[in-house]
Amino acid sequence: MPTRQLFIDGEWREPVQRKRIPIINPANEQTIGDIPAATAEEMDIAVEAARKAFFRNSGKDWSSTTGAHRAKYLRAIAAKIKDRKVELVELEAIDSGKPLEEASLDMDNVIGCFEYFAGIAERLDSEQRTPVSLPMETFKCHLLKEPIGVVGLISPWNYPLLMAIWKVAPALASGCTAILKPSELASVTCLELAEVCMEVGLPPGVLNILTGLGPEAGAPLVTHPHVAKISFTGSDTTGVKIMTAAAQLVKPVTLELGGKSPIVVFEDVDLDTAAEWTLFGCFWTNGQICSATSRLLVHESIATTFLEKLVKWCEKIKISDPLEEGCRLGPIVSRRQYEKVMKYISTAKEEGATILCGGARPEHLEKGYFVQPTIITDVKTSMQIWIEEVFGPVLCVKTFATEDEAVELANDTHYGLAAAVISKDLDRCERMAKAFQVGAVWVNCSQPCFYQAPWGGKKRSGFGRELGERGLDIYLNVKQVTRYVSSEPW
Ligand code: TXE
Repeated sequence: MPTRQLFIDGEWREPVQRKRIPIINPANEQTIGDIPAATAEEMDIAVEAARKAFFRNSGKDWSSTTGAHRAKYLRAIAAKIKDRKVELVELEAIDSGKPLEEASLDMDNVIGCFEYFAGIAERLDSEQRTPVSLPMETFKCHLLKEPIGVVGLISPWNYPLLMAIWKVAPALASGCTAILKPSELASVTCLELAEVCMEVGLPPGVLNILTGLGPEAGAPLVTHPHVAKISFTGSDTTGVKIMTAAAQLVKPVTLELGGKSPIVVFEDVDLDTAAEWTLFGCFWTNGQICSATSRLLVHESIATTFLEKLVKWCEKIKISDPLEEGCRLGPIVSRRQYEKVMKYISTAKEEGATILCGGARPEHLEKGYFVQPTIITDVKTSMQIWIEEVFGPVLCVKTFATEDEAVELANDTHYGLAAAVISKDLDRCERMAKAFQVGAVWVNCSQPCFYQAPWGGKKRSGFGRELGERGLDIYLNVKQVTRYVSSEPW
């Protein structure tokens, strides 16, 4: 693992207190390096650097450059990441525990996301002055879209670089300058992004990357008076803390929090295809996805056959070090997260559910935070396993008899991020898509996510939309300019 420092104002800076956080390889529990731990002191310096880079002085500030100018940097970053893809994929797999193949797809998305927002930045130039028609000819009005200011971007560990880029790319495209605070559990590739920014000559202060713990580094970013907005992806518990702190300063926030998403499988499906999407939808990224479809609702007439198939396929899933070829399920990111997943499984048992398969560490692996793919049946809606986000390869199952019952069960959650439906009847799928109380619906699939389409949730899964054209709006202030144009006195 490369040894890096904090990336502030275009250069590496050692944290004042020289504190560092160990990097632990979740596949073998060995310490393989460390990352710097920022505190409020370094946040202050970074915010000042971002402010300098944002505000108008020499006319070269980031906020008043053209979108086309900013796009050049975004494309250059994408190109550099493409050059270093093999190395970055490996670092991501070791640091986070995700299989190489998945880390490789993430990196493609990182590259694509930078390129996509470069295109949007270019278009922004022509949308700079939008006229508004008014009912009085004595006035003329137009809108200006302006970057909101210095933004704080706090990202999680399940897609360490990708989730950061979902925020960094639109923020920089809009003309904002930013402080990125990645998760202390997987920050390595975000620090490599700093190296890439240096290589492409991104102006100092435009993007600052400060690793560290949530309360020590993330919290001071949220409460900093010169940070205009916070975009956060993580747990609902931390999301509530961030929203509460930001409210004291009337600071806007975008929150993408967890989920407990359903996948509804009707009786008319092709069982193999439905089984594939069900397992993929829950076990991808080792089950650590906010939108994991971790509640299976299956029509009672096919439940027995369908579950038999799922169990048989689970036994064939290759669980190994993520660097091994053919690995489909790697370790959970950290010991704390591993213990949390195991506790959910044991509580489900204690509450009377049945562990149909999995539920333990794989016997062939002595070290590492591995959990077998687990399917839990005899689940009641009052059980913890039905209500709370596990964030591991754990699928809980209920059956239903009617479409209405399926809708009721699907929406029986305080989360509202995503939902999937599998059926050959497309009218029914359409009805379900409308009935789900979520921000994203998958029909005859689960999990595919494209940066061209807006992403975000409702209910306790948060609010605001990242990605797509709308992904830029959260970093823009729309200002109306109204002019009196008559030569007559008012
Ligand atoms: O999340 P946290 P954790 C869920 C998932 C998981 C649980 C806990 O259920 O089991 O969260 O994971 C920063 N002020 N998700 O503990 O704490 C922190 O440093 C400012 C769902 O890792 O939310 C990290 O950068 N920042 C999720 C980020 O918040 C603070 C993905 C996320 O950490 C902070 C990850 C504070 N007071 C976990 N405290 C998803 N929606 O995809 C922490 N942080």
